[in-house]
Amino acid sequence: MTKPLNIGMIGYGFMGRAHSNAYAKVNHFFDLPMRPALKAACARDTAKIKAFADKWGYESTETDWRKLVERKDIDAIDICVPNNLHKEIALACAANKKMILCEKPLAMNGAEGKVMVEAVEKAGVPNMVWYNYRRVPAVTLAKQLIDEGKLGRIFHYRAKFLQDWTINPELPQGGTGLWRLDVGAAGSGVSGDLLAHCIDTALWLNGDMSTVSAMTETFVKERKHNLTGKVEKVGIDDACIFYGRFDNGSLANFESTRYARGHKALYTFEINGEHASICWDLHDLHRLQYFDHRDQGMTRGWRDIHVTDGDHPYMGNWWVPGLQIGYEHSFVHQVADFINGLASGKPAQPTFRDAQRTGLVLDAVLESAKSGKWVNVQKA
Ligand code: SOE
Repeated sequence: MTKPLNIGMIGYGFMGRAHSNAYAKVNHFFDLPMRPALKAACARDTAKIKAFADKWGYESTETDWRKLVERKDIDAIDICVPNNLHKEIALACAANKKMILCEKPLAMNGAEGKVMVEAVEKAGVPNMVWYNYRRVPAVTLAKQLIDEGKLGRIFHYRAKFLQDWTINPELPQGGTGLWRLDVGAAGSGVSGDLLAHCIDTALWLNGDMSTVSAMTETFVKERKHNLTGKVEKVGIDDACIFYGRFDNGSLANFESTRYARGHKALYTFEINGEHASICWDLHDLHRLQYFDHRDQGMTRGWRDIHVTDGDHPYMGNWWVPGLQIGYEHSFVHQVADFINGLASGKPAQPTFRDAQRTGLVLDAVLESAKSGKWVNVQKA
C-alpha cells in the first residue's frame, strides 16, 4: 500500500478547493510513494466547514486551527487563509513538527517571511509555497528552454497580470471573498496578490533582481468594510507598475492592476534573448510562443507550441498528445513534486526560503512606490 500523507487543510475558499482537488487527483495520474489523505478541514464557521469537508471528502473537521496543528494524526498542514494569518499558523506548525504547504504570498512582508523561513528550517519541517504557475507545462517548458541556453543572453523580461473585478466603487472591502481588498488581511493589493506570481516566475526563469523603481495607485480611496460596516480608507494598491534590473543584466518591466476593463486573469510574460524570445499567456495556458532567430530565414517566425506532447513537462502523465490540460492541473503537479521531494530529499521549490526572495522584491517595490526612489532588493 502507498503510504498516506495526512493532510489538515485550513480554509475552504478558492484555494482550499484548488488544493483539495489536487490532493484528491494526484495519485490517479502520478506514480508516487505517498497518497494524500484528506484527514481534516478547519475553519471557524462550523456549518461551512462541515459542508466543505463533506463535498471534498475530508474525514473530520475542526473549528480551531491550533487544535488541528496539534493533532497527532496530521502530517502536513495546508495554509489557505488570508495572508495576515500565515505567520502565526506556520510558526505553530513548525513547533508541532508539521510539514507546511502555504498559500502565496508567503507572508505580509519580508520581515514576517524571514521569521517563517528561520522557524521551518530550525524545526527541519518540509515546506513549500503554492506558486502554482511554475507548474503549468508551458511555463515549465520555458524554464527548460532557458536552462538549455536556447535564448542566449537575456535582455528583457516583461510581465503583466491584469484583472478588472474591483472597478465598481460600491464593492466592499474585507471578510469572506473580499479580504484581498483589506490591507489588514492582505498586506498589500495587486502587488502581493498578482505581481507576486509574476515575480516568482521571473526569479525562477531569469534569476534574482537587484534594484526596482515602482509606482502604485489606489483608484478607489474608500470602501465600506464588510466586518465593521463602516466606510473605511482603502489601504491596498489597486495598480502597480515597476521597472527593475536582474542580476544577469536584463531589464524588468512589470505591471499589474484590477482596473483593466475586459481582462479577468491576464497573466502574460515575454522574455527576449539574443537568439530567441518566449511569450506565454494564462488565458491560453497550454501554448508557448517561441521565436528563434537561428531558424532558416525564409520560414523564420513565431512558433505556436501546443504543449500537449508526451515529452512535454508533466504531459506524459495525462491524456494523449493534442489533448490539453488546464489551471487546476498546475496544483496537481505541485503536489506530485512535493511528494517526490519528500521521497528524494530534494525539496520541491519554492520552499519558504525560495519564496522569501519574492517577498523581498515586493518589499522593495512597495518601498520605492512610497519614496519615489530606486530601491535595492535585499538578498534572502
Ligand atoms: C485574485 O483574483 C487571484 O485569485 C489570486 O489571488 C490568485 O493568486 C491568482 O492566481 C488569480 O487571481
